[in-house]
Amino acid sequence: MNNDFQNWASSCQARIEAFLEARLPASDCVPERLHKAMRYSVLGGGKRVRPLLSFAAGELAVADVERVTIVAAAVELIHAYSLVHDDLPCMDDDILRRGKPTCHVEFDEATALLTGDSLQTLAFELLAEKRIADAAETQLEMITQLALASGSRGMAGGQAFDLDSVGKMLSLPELEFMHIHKTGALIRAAVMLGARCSSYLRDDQLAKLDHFAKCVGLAFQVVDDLLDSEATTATLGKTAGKDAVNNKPTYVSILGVNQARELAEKLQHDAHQALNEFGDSALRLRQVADFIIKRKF
Ligand code: GRG
Repeated sequence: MNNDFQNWASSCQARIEAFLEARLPASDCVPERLHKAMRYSVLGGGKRVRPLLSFAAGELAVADVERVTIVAAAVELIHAYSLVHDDLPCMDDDILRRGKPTCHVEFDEATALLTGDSLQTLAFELLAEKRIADAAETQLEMITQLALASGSRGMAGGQAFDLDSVGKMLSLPELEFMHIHKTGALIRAAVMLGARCSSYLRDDQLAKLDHFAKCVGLAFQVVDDLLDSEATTATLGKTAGKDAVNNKPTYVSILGVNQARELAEKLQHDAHQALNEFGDSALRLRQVADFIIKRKF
């Protein structure tokens, strides 16, 4: 990672952290335990790759950074909620997330359930409370876009498919379908919501950006599967090797390590190609895509 990108990413991460810190209810605000758990699950952790994608897309679209911060925070809150619920005993049953005990371990299951619920609704509160697009109709479309990406036709649906696939042999198209929903939909929303904070880009340009986001979303998951099979729990800050233990179909179990790595590289290439017409103005988006694909944790 070069210094210029590192500095840019750090400033975006600091911006999103400060915004979330200010917008999450204070720990001493009743009900204290729930608010503590919400702050515990969101603040001071994670790579913030979805906010980075929103900021990079916002830069391409010459969007107001205050608006982009709101959509980046909303997407990150949905992501944080999904992690809290995914770690619950009724789902992945994990004890470690972002290098610390999972929310239900640190607090309790009921609090973790309510934490996820409350983070999700806070995301939509943020999108509805201030102007984030030039036209009111666009803002409503953006809210709908995040709802669709998060719900049963997006991330939650992908998770249902995932739970159902344990112990089964999926075909590559089935695996792709699952991940386009489970992880890809929110990554796509992060990019598109960032871009739609301004009306600078034409529809055909937004379509190119959407294709970029689809490639990055899938590449994210291929890399996640590779890391789960190759990295350590200490590096990842979450339990490594769980896919094999849980008998989950992954890109590694279906393609093997080498072909999975080749697929990640092909998706990286396709993602770059989708941005060709934007030239230098898409530099940050290319850099975030490369960061996602080359990451070690
Ligand atoms: C519970 C509705 C519901 C959905 C859960 C996304 C998801 C669906 C579960 C997360 C479980 C998981 C490990 C998915 C694989 C990809 C993924 C989302 C990894 C974690 O994202 P990172 O690497 O995490 O961006 P950080 O901690 O950096 O934010």
